[in-house]
Amino acid sequence: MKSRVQGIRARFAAAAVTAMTVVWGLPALAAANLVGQPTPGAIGLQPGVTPLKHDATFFHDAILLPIITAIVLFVLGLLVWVMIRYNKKANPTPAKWSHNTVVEVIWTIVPILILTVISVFSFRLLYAYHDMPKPYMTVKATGYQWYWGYEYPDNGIGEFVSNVLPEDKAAAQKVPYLLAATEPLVVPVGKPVRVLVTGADVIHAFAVPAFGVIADAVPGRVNETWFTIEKPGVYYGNCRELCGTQHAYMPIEVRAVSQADFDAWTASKGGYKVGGAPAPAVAAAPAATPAVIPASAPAATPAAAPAAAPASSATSAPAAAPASN
Ligand SMILES: [Cu+2]
Repeated sequence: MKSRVQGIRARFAAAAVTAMTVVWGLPALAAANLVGQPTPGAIGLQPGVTPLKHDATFFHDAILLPIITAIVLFVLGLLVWVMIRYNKKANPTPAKWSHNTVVEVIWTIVPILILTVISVFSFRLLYAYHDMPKPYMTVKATGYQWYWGYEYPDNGIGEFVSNVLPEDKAAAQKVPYLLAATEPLVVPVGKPVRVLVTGADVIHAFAVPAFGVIADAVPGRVNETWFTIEKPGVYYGNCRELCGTQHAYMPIEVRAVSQADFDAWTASKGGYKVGGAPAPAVAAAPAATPAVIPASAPAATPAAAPAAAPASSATSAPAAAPASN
């Protein structure tokens, strides 16, 4: 039943999108839409690569756009009808009545019904955005004037800076200037990624159109969004909150790569695999630091005072646990 509903929904969405493309998007037919970045001359939303973006595109293309188009055509038709039928020449003696109960009831109830239909789909979409699956990993994006800082707490990678790629380098690498960054945000494909977003100075916003996500980066607050990318690729976004003179120069470049490539990238950044354990290849270096700190720190303080107290067995346990981890 569910698959049948989805099938109908998919066909309906495809038909609506085709109709809307014919109406609005003729220029876009000239060239295939680029993925992960804007297409010159295109009209409509960027192709999506996450479930959320597909839902948002369905809501826009199959629900909102047809309703808006129908209302515009209906109002245009009324205006044309009034101008032709009731102008001074065609209708020299106008009627004097000013109330019509039937018409007033209709123009109250029909908009309520339209808004109810929209709200059902709207709340479903809103719920989908809040209904984050258990994330595979978390990245933290901090907005600065005027660049992004990315941090991978699950991989032990401290914050690094991502600036706009200078114009000459972008031209040399054949990547879009003002979208390409010096350091991309690298994430594995097919895994739910939670993004914690905050600002360090003024309000910025983290937005990637192909993922259908936007989150305000507010100083002193941590906002949350998420995405599961369906196919590997490079996806661009920008800061979406006017944050100062260089606002247009703080792009977001996300690289969705395979799990193996992601693990290789985290290793190249001095980090480890998701799960907290340092990668076996580099186990010696990161293991030494955690082993020393938890073992000596908690052990030293309680050992002096409550050595004789019954707590001694309890204090020895946490000291051993992080060391063996
Ligand atoms: Cu900004």
